[in-house]
Amino acid sequence: MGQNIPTQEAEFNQLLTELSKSETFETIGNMLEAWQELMSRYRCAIMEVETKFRVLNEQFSLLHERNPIENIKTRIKSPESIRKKMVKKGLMPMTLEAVEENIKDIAGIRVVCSFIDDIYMLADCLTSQDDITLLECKDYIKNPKDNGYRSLHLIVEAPIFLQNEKRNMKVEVQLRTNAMEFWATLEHRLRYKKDLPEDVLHSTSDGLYQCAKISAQLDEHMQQIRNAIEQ
Ligand code: 0O2
Repeated sequence: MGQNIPTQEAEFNQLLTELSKSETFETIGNMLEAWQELMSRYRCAIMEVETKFRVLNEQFSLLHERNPIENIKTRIKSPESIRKKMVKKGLMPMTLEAVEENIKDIAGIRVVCSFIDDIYMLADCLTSQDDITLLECKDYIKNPKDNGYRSLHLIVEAPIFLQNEKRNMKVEVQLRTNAMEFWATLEHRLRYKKDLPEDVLHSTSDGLYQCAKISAQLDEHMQQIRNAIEQ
């Protein structure tokens, strides 16, 4: 233990010396710039896809006098979260190309809908647009996760038009109802990716699962009520 400290200090000093060299400094600067450019492209892709949902919501409210979308949230995955996922997938060292190729949820959009039918209607409308390519679909509504988590996840590719080029960017779209959002937000806050002791995990799993079931029943009942009213 006592021997480790001078070694660490020496390694740290060596790293500092390396970082202070002008060519290293320049390389880091260039890498940072390329990273920022990539993240900016993801932000543009979010804007494109978010606008598509807002347009659909607007058109739907004109035609049917109601909005299928309650709210839209967007986020760019944090660098630390991207790094952790790359490590988990065994994709180190982390190059920009490997990040772009393998991490499909850097740009994330969450669309919260009023009813389950609206989720599938919006997913169909989005994926049938001729500039959108559907890469993956995980239906955790028809097949909920073991803990009860429900949502429809799509990975789509959407074009962004830059000054001199067009780039296709991957975007993860999560579509869920208010009830699914309520459950997932609380579960995320309480347990998701937390290193909780085994006994706490065990004693809370069933309660959360039961809540997920109640929320699924709530969605089903609300859908039936809407169907009855619309008929
Ligand atoms: P965060 O903190 O929300 O960003 P893959 O992308 O295929 O390699 P992944 O990422 O497990 O595998 O894909 P999946 O199953 O589609 O889940 C992606 C996202 O769904 C998660 O993002 C969460 O936002 C959400 N999610 C999935 N399972 C659960 C769950 O059990 N509870 C809650 N609350 N959310 C869930 P991140 O990046 O894991 O986390």
